[in-house]
Amino acid sequence: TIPHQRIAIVSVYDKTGLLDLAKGLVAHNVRILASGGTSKMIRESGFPVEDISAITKAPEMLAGRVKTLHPAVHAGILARDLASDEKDLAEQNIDKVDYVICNLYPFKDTVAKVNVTVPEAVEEIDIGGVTLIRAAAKNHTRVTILSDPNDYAEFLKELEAGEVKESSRKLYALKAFEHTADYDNAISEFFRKQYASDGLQHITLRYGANPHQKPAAAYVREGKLPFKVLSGAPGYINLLDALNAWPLVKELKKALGKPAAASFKHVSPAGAAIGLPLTADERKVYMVDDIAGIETSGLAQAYARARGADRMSSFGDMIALSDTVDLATASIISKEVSDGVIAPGYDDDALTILKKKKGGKYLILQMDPDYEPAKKETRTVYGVTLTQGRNDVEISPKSFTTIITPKDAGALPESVLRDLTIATITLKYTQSNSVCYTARGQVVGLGAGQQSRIHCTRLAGDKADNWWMRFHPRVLGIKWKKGTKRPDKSNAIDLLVSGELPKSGTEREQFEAFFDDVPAAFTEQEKDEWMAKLTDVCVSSDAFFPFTDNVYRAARSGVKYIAAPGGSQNDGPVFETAEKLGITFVEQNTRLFHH
Ligand code: 93A
Repeated sequence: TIPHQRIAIVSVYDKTGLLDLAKGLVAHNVRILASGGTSKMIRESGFPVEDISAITKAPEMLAGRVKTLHPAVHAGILARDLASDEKDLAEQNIDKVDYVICNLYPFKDTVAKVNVTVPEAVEEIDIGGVTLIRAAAKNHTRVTILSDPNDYAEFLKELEAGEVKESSRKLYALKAFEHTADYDNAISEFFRKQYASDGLQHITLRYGANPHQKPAAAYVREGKLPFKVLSGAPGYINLLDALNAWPLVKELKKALGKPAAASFKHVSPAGAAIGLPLTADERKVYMVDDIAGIETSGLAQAYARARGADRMSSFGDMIALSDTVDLATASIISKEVSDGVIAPGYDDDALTILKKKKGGKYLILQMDPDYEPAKKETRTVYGVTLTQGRNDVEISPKSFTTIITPKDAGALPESVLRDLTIATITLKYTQSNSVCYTARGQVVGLGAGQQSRIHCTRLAGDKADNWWMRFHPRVLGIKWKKGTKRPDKSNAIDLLVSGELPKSGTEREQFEAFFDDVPAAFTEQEKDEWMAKLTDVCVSSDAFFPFTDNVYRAARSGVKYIAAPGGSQNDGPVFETAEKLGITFVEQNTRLFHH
């Protein structure tokens, strides 16, 4: 049989290196078939070349919309070395194609231009080229696909040496698939902005993490965004908060069967809680004693607790609520400085109140409660894509059955299982390292984002102490000057209970100006006596305790139960310290780092 003359189909928009390529192909007796512009350039340089129509017997049509789309081309590319394929080709008089050299219309450059119209963009959607590239890449066991002019030189070297190596064909095929995938992404991104930027699938954000980080957007690649913007314009950090806070409350509700709330700032909770009736003191400390209907609204109780845990940190929060927002909950929110709320629904009267907040700019998101995110998460950092399985481990009261110490412990009381569950689910959505203290169905202290675990334990412990000091009769009895604002009250109370009271100067004067009757600083003894009344606090940690210092610190804030993963070289001493201090230590076997 006559040896088959190798055939290359060449169709390139970017004609860089084209003539060197043609020269090399000709030198190796490869027959070149090229589309209009490509063929013209090769011919004008004096190299032998035929138009694609030599094999399709059809002219280029529709002003170039159909150049290479033809069975003579694609059967030639896609045919395998199989008798049945050879037979099909022979019947139609089609020759096998060995090399495809193609790069695509510059869709990205075109849509990057300001004010590009849809018809302009549409003309740059390459159909035939993508088909050439995909067909050749699909059949890379036999065909070589070059989609990048930078690969021509190496390809010609291999031809010179004999044939293109299998390993090279594989890498060229991979590159080709990436090229068409990237191309298709650019197209769908363009049309998403054109046709779905009504917030259904794509929303433009004001800016990214900072005002100079533009443009910014949120979108899903398929289907609809799982939330609707009912009012306001979300920012990038609002959405980071909302999309971490929502699953937290959803999981709390699922695990404990009660309405749940979270108050987020900078992508960590400031507080999280479930709805449990509030005592008179709690209503006072959480500044909700004037809220009508709070006795019967579990959701309002949950948010009062979440917001009340650490009022200073919650200033300007993003709120997540597990249930339809009622009037009582909206009434609390209306009094607080807050950036936005995400919830599965809103009662009409609640929505009316919230829509008036911040002069109508308050962010109100309605979440689809049935939404299930994909199992795989992807993000890019400094241009590198990172992927992982979503952290879909379920935490529930059943997660706390492996009691390490005391050895004779029976089952834990329900309130403890509840509080360990709240602490641990909260950590799942807190920037690591993290340690969480809970009591009475709510977070009372959270240490987030510290590189050292003991710093988390101390930070969270100090917050828990401050929370408890806010229940001291001296704080409850404060006589505020009329007109003192809620945030000023929270800040002044924090100075008082944290022992950071200014002693003199204008700072002191400013502090005193809030009161009719200036409260005295707490003495060490007063503080110790009050702290001694705090008991049955629970602690959870997102990873093991490497040293015993964490257990000692927790004990100073009334901690009686600790849940943490094991696995530290120091597990033995950590468990022994807990035992010595009368703390029940539960091994919770899942590490819960979150970033
Ligand atoms: O409009 S197309 O999608 N229709 C086609 O059949 C076709 N075949 C190749 N565009 C098509 N091409 C593209 O034409 C190639 O991807 C390449 O970018 C360009 C080369 O055209 P020319 O050789 O006429 O300069």
